Amino acid sequence: MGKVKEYKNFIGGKWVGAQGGDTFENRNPANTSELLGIFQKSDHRDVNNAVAAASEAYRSWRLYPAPKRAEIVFAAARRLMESKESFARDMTREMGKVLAETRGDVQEAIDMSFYMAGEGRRMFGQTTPSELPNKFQMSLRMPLGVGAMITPWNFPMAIPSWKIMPALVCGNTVVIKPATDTPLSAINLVRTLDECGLPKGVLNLVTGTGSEVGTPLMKHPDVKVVSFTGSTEVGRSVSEACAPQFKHCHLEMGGKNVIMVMDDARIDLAVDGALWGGFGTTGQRCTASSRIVVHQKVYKKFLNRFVDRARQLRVGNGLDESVQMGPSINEKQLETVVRYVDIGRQEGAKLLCGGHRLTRGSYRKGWFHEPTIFADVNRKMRVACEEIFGPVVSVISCRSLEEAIDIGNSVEYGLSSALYTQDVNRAFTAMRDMYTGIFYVNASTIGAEVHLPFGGTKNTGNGHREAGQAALDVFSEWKAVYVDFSGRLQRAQIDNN
Ligand code: UN1
Repeated sequence: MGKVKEYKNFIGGKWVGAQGGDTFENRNPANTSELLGIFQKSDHRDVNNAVAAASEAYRSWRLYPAPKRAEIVFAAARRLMESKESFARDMTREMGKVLAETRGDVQEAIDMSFYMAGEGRRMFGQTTPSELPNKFQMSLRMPLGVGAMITPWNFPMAIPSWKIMPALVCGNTVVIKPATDTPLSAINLVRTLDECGLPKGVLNLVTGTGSEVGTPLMKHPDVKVVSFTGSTEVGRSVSEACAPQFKHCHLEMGGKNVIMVMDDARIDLAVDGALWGGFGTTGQRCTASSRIVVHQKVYKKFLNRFVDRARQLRVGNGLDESVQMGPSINEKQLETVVRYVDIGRQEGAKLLCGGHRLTRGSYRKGWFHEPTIFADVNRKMRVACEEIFGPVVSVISCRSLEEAIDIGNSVEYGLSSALYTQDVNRAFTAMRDMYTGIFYVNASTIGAEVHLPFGGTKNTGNGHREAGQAALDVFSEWKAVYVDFSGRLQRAQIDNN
């Protein structure tokens, strides 16, 4: 093996080492003997330098015309298209998900970049008539300043792009701290933007841990907006850190998403959706279908087919095109999976498939677990309520659509939900009554597209959305502008009566 590459932080347009001189390793979760690279273990000093560079760059970037800012983002989208295959391969090696999915992840970054590039010539505000004569009024978006982005490992390029692209087009500058498990994909994205001519300091990247980099970054007084995707537990501390300064704070957190299968559903279609939503990305999506609520009339039929198909899933190294499910991201995540399988057993859920770590042969060096299905799950069991973030699906039986909706809404999260039915009335009823940020009919709970708002209710989010137009609301602030050209004092609410 050749010399392992060392990757640097990106601050003020330069690739630089961490001030403290410490580094950390990035290993392949499918084969931990494979070292992808050495990355900077940064601390508050590197954060301060990055925020200082971003603050300085903001002075001119905010005045750079939005269509010009967007042209850089557009160029990056095209360049990402050219690099798609190599970036997908890097991502599979550092994150573990299969190639088809990492290609999808890069594609999601491409889609977001093209979409936000278009916003450079839109970013519409409102013009409205005034209640007074000879007075003009409108609203326009203004940037906020330096944005801090803290991103997870499950969508190592897509999620950074969801945050970086709208932030840049709106005129903000950025400091991103990517997940320690997947820094390479974020570096690939940042490098691409740099190569497309982003002025220095506009986008900065600092790698390292949450406590040493994430915390000082979100608490930094010159950071004006924080966008975080990760666990609900950490999200709460982000929210608290932002509160004293009333920083804009966007949180995208956990999920316990449900697929509801009615007695009139096309069962094979529902099984396809449950397999894809439950075991795609090894269950490590915040949109994963970790609960399947099935009408009792088709419960057995669904379960038999679902278990049968899950048993056939090929688990392995995602670089092998025939593999359908990769490993968990790391040892700790795998331990969580194992713990929940134990919890499910103890709670009396019926283990129908999987339930074990895979440790033999080629699995020996990775964090692999069998696709696992629990049946006859009671809605109150922990496996039916808590986010596991692994290949574990709980199947619950129900007697009606109303009961399915009730079960679906009974958890503390509210990201995504899905209904399989042929009945338009049932579809619209569930569409109205599911209290989730995303809802699907006859499709799984995963697979959101970039031009609609993405996010959830309850403990999934804090009222904001990313992607689509909604992302602009996170990264800009409204200014209402009134121009009085009457040449005299006109008092609103008083002189117009
Ligand atoms: C996530 O799991 O954090 O809808 C994001 C989906 C993907 C994004 C998932 N487009 O499943």
